[in-house]
Formats: sequence, C-alpha cells, structure tokens
Amino acid sequence: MNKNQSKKMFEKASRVIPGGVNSPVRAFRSVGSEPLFISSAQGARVTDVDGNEFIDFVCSWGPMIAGHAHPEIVTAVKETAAKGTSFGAPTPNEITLAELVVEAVPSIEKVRLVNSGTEATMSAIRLARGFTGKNIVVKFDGCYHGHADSFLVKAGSGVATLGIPGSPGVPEDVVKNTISIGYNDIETLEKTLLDDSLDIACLIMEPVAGNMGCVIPDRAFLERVRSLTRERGIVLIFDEVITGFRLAYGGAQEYFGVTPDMTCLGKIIGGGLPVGAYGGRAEIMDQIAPDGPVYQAGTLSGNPLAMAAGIATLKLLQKPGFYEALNEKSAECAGRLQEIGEKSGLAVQLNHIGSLMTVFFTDQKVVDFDSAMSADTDRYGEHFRNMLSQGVYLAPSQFEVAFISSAHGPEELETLAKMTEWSFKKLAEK
Ligand code: KE4
Repeated sequence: MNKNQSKKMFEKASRVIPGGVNSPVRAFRSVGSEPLFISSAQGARVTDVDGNEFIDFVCSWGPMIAGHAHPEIVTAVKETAAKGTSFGAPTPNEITLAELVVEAVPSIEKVRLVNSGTEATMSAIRLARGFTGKNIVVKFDGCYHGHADSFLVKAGSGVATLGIPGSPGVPEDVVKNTISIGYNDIETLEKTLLDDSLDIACLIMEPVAGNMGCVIPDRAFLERVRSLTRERGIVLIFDEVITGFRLAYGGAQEYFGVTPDMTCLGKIIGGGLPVGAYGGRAEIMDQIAPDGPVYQAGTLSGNPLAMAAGIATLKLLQKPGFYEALNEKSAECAGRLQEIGEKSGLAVQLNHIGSLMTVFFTDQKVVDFDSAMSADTDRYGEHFRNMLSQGVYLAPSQFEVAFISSAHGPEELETLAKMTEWSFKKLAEK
C-alpha cells in the first residue's frame, strides 16, 4: 500500500504539532505504525491522501453513526454556515438541540451545551461538587472521561485508594479527591460508597465502557451503583459520550432501564462537529451560572454549525427502525466474528453490545480493567496492520471499540468477517 503522502505529511506535521497529531491515539504508536492522513470520507469509507480507500470502523470515535458526509448533515452545515458561523449570542438551534436531548434522555430535564466530552464531564463533576458541597469523585479503573485533571488518576489498586496522578502536570492536591475502583466489582463499590469517612460528591461511570475496549456492566453491578448512590445522596453521573444515542435513542440509560442523576454527552450529538453536553435534574442544573453559583462558560458553546449538524443527525436517528436495523446487523457481524475467533485456535475474546465491539487478544473473559490489560497488544497491533493492508481500518489501539454505522452494508461487514478470518489465520501460523 502506497503511504508516501501520509509519510510526508506526518514528517511535516511533526515539525509543528506535538507527535504530529492533535490527539495521541491517532499517532498509531500502540499498533506499531504511522498515521494515515485522511483526505475525504463517504458513508462507511474513508480515503487517505495517497488515494487508499478503507472501510472505516473508527467512525471518528463514534460521532459518525449515520456514516460520513451524510447529505442531510452536510446540507444543514452548509446552509447554516452561509448565515454566519458564530455570534456569541443565543440562537434558535440551541433550543432545538436542547429540546431533542431533553426529550430523548430519561435523566435530563435541563442541559448545558459545551464543546467536547471533556468539557462536559469536568463541568458535571464541578456541578455535583457544588450541588452536594462535597469533594470526592469516584470513578472506575479503565473508564476514560476526557483529560481534565480530576480524571487522570492511576488505576486503583483493587481497593479504594485516594488518587495518584496518572500524568505529569496533575497536582496530587487535585487527584487526592478522586477514588478509582474496579469496574463490575460490587464488593469494593459497597466498601467505598458505604464508608462514612468519605465525603463523596459523585460517582461518574461509562455505563458501557468503551475506553478499555468494550466492557459491559453486569446488570447487578449497574443496579447496585444506582441503588447505593441514591441511598447515600451521591450524584450518579453517566458518561454517555460514547453510548449516548448509540445503544438506543435514549442511550445506555434507556437500554438498561437505569436512570442516573446527570448525563454527559458528546460525539453523536455534534454529528462530527465539536459538541459536548451535560444535563440532569432541574434542581441540579439550576445551580449552574447564571442561574446558580457554579461557574461554567464557553465562547463557542452552542455553536450554530455544530447545532445544525447535531440536529440533522438526531433527526436521522429518529427514523423508525434505525436502531433495530443497526443493532441487528451488528449482532450478526459479531456472531460471525465470534465463530471465526473460536475456530482460529487463537486466544481471542469478543465483547459486543449494540453497534460497539472489541476483539481482545487474551484467553480471559474481559470484564474490567485488569482483564482488559491481560490482552496481547503486540498481537492486536499485528492484526490492525493485517486488516489495514486489506482495506479495513480498525481502531489503532486494543483499548478502543469498533463502531458500526447505518452506512455499513452487507458488503462492508462481509469484508470485515473475511479479512478477520484471513488475519487470524496469519496470526495463528506465526
Ligand atoms: P472528548 O473531550 O475527546 O470530546 O471526549 C472525552 C471523552 C469522554 N468520555 C468518554 C466516554 C469518551 O470516550 C471520551 C473520548 N473518547 C476518545 C476515544 N475513546 C476520544 C478519542 C481521542 O481521544 O482522540
């Protein structure tokens, strides 16, 4: 495969952008390769600057649930741009998108629009702290909530330990109020939330984890999180930046029938443009400035173009049968991959829910951060490179998910299955 132009651009980019990329995972470091520079995309396919075309299972990390360059989304953005790109003043489309979110998401009575998932989650925990007057935030190992200081803590040591900075530049003073414990670990959850010495403001979680690869909550665990946080007056925040409008129109909270106190959104609600959102019960949201004392602001919050792309996307998702069709073909595809894995002789696990899936190269069932970390990342890297050579673009990390969109048809999913079988055979021969 000719990658000359990508190579040249990567060298040029690296002279002026740290690592040559504007987000680390795009650097392809963990899959032993160099990044592709994308020139265009259409439906389920992306084309790089060397003219190579790939079936795309990254989907911009989730937003492109209706496929790339969907005509209704492109038209909405073009028409809006022609009337101006930003005013720093409220616009009608912000009401439209907010109303769509309030209507769709069970936990949200009021919502504040921001510019990224990180901004949504960092604002949500500040609000939870302001609302409760408490400081401690509980999260789960392997769950990623964006790069705000409070979230960048080392994974817990199996028991509730106050946070240890997970990155230089994050002061201990900040992360000492963050506790990270094991996902699906009810015993540690109970020990932590029932500990009267801990002044816990909120618990934030991905209701399906997508950042240690796809890890699905035990129903008992998810229900215990809800019952314990309610019992203890702890604000339960679902970080649905990935799962929001992905697992169902009402997100994971609709899919599982478990309603948090607050929800963070991103990705899909921006249709590929920068949007995040946090929302919840009105009594909590009314504490946010200018109504309340908890401060949060943003120059481009509710940006007209991003609103237009988000509204056009949600309108597509409202079409009858959208999720049934998407989840059905994803399940069929997952079933094929499961079968291929079982026959391959390789140690592979497939975790799948809705239109999200991850193939883990490990013999352990992947149910939390530790079991996810048992995966052979070198083997994943080989698999990634095998698939890329056959025109299939998977997530450039073992600890991400593959996204399927409504634009992925039988041909694309058949190619995924066939090339997976070919790659697994190659890996097994090594
Ligand atoms: P952003 O700030 O990247 O918009 O959102 C942060 C975030 C928050 N919560 C969840 C559950 C998320 O998955 C994310 C961001 N997701 C990653 C991919 N898993 C973004 C990709 C990247 O970092 O380049």
